[in-house]
Order: sequence, then structure tokens, then C-alpha cells
Amino acid sequence: MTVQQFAKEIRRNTLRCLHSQGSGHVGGSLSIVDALAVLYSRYMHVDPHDPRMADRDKLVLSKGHSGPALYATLAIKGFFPAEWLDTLNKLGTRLPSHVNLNLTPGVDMTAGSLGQGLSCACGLALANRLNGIDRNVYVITGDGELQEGQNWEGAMFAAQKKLDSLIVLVDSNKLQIDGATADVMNVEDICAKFAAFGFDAQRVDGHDYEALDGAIHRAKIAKNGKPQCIVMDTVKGKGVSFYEAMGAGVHSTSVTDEQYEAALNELK
Ligand SMILES: Cc1ncc(C[n+]2csc(CCOP(=O)(O)OP(=O)(O)O)c2C)c(N)n1
Ligand SMILES: [Mg+2]
Repeated sequence: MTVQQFAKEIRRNTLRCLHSQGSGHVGGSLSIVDALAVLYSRYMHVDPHDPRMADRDKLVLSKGHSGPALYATLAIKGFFPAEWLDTLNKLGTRLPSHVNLNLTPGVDMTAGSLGQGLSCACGLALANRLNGIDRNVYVITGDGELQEGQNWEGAMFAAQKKLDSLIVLVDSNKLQIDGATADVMNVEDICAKFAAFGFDAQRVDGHDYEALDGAIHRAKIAKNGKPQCIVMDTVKGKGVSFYEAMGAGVHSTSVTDEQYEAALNELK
């Protein structure tokens, strides 16, 4: 499967998952699909048959409300049966709307309360070093999420401890829950901010597979004592025209039978 096909399959399954609930975090799930496709096809050293393998790469989905995109990815990778995707948030489900490491095979950190994932990832990266494990810890944060001050405590800690196995991917889709990030509380220049905190920072088109691949590769091989940041310019709702066109409204929205069918038609 090419990375393009993988990404389409993730988008289809993300919408399948959201459709099972009838609504949910459509926009921020679709905006990270291409990053997940590159990570899980080319970088993540994981074993679907041994999800807790000590010697694995880890992903902290700090913007935990985008769980459906991660679930879609993990289902395709074989971490659990695809039928689980039809149970989003249902009573007794293993797939809660916000990621939970105790419920879902392949989920490495619980998240949902925004702002905490980078700190958690610092702990995971430091623990790897103490245990002699040479693997990467990836974090995906939202752009709006960076308004949470705890991120910058985590960033300081990462630089202080020289956590160069830590790779932060910022999903810069320019929107948060109820408007444009620039209008609510501007977080730009994100690259310059991370660089000022001691990171190597790059900025790429978050829907360009080869650009993403190049940035992740550079971050992975840097090993220069600096934590790594990749700001991804993305589109909320990416891949489905009518979701892309919704603006901030796509943050949490419906996936009706009609919308699901129309979206699948676009994702053939
Ligand atoms: C601490 C905290 N405050 C508020 C929320 C509610 N909330 C969920 S998503 C969201 C918007 C986040 O915006 P952004 O980080 O840009 O995410 P994305 O655009 O990728 O969906 C908010 C405010 C939350 N989950 N956690
Ligand atoms: Mg956003």
C-alpha cells in the first residue's frame, strides 16, 4: 500500500468511526491523517501483536480529541479488529472519543485535557534514556492547544534534559474550537517559539508526504542534544471538500448517513 492509499484508508476509517457516533471531532481528526500515514508507514517501530513492547516508538496524541484518526490508523495496522471502529464512545467501548492508554491497544498515552501531552512525552523520553532504550517519542499537539502554558514548561524541560529523541509535531490548522487561533490568542511564530526554547524547529506542508517524510527523517537523525519540533501547516477537515469548507464549524460536527456517503465518494 502506498502512503497515499494508506492515508485515504485512514480517512475512510476515521469517518466510519465518527459516523458510528453520528458526530464528533471531524476537523482535527482529518488534519493529522497525513502525518499519521507517514509515521505509521515509515517510522513507527511498533508491533500490533505486542502493543506494549518496551523497545517501541511511542506516539502521544496530545490533542486527544482526534482519537478517531489514530484508531483508524491502528485498526489498519492490525492492533484491533476494524469492527471496533463502529463503537466510538458507546457504553463498554474500547474506543473512547478521547484516547485512553488503558483501553486501546497501540495508544501510548491518555489525553484529552489539552496541554499535558508534551510533559507526558518528556517523561517517556527520559524513561527510555534511563532504561537504555534508543527509540523516538512523537507528540502531536494542536495549534490552539499551544495556548496552554504547560506546553512551555514541557519544552523547557525537554531542552534542559537534552531529550533529542523527542519529536513534537504541531498540527497548525489555524483553527481551534470556536474560531481562528490567530483571533482567539495568537500562537505564532510557533517555529521561532520552539527554537527559542532550545528546539530544532522546522515547518512543512502537513499534507505533503515527502515534505513530512524529510522533516521527520531530519528530526530523527539529528541526535544533537536538542528536542525536535515540526510545525505542520494543515487544513482542518482535510480530504473532504464540504468539511474543509466549514471553517471553525468543522471542529465538532455531524457525520450523517448522507455526509458519510458523500465523503466516501470523495475518498475513492
Ligand atoms: C484543558 C482543555 N480545555 C478545553 C478543552 C476543550 N477542547 C477540546 S478541543 C479544543 C480546541 C483545540 O484546538 P486545537 O488545539 O487547535 O485542536 P484542533 O484544531 O487540532 O482540533 C478545546 C478547547 C479540552 N479538551 N481541554
Ligand atoms: Mg487547531
